[in-house]
Amino acid sequence: MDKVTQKDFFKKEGYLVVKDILSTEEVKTCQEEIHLLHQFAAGQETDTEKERADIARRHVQREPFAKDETQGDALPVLRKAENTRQYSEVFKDLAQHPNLIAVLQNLIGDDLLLFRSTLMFKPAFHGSSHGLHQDSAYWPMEPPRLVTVSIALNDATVENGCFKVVPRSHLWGVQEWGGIARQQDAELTDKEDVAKQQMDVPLSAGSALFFHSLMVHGSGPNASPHPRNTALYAYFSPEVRYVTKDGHGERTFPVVAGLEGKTELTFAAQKAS
Ligand SMILES: O=C(O)CCC(=O)C(=O)O
Repeated sequence: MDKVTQKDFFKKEGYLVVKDILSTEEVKTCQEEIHLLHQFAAGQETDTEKERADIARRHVQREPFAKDETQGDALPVLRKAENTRQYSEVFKDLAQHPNLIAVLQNLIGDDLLLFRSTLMFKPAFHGSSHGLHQDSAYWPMEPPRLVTVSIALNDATVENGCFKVVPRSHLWGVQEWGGIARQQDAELTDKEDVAKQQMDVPLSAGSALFFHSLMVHGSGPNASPHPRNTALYAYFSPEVRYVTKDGHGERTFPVVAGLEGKTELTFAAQKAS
């Protein structure tokens, strides 16, 4: 797909799949880093890594629905790791990978800030589902026009819990049910008309799904013997504002491209509409 077609497709459908964003070698580096972060979570770091491991431990979340506390290799069953760029050079660099930036600049413009840098884990036999939701229903950013990318770091299939999207739902605006977190094993949504429109998005390792922050999406459980790990980043352009209920506060976001080479930008909060 050329750049114009990619942009048109994203605008119309609310998502875009780009194959082979990362090389096999780059995927392997990410997988090794994920293994290391699991070792940190288990307290298995060397003395020189202690500081970084302490920060990582504050950002990992255990899988609340896991049958067992550890995986077969005695590493903990984790659901996700937030703010990865604070303790992982690998995932800090990945947020600025030239192949990602090229697609994002085509979709949202030259100036790019980073809202979120996360790893989503679904270990073999353990990963739980994510009910259908809209990220912008609970993100403090207006207008709701961020772009998330989920980069597959293993082959993501229906069996190991790949993404599900509802094409064109980014045109619906924020739904009152959009931010609801559902019980594990509950139907992905009780809105039959929405559930009917969901579409699986399998990805080969190294490929990426870009999607609009209003797009309804979720993912299934992993009952398979294959892990499904992804790196997930959300980006925005500077016309998107940081908002709070009372309009007080501020927040600093890393710049990943443009903005005259600045490394970060602080946004004074505006009152949410
Ligand atoms: O990666 C997944 O399985 C789902 C993640 C997701 O829906 C989210 O973080 O908003």
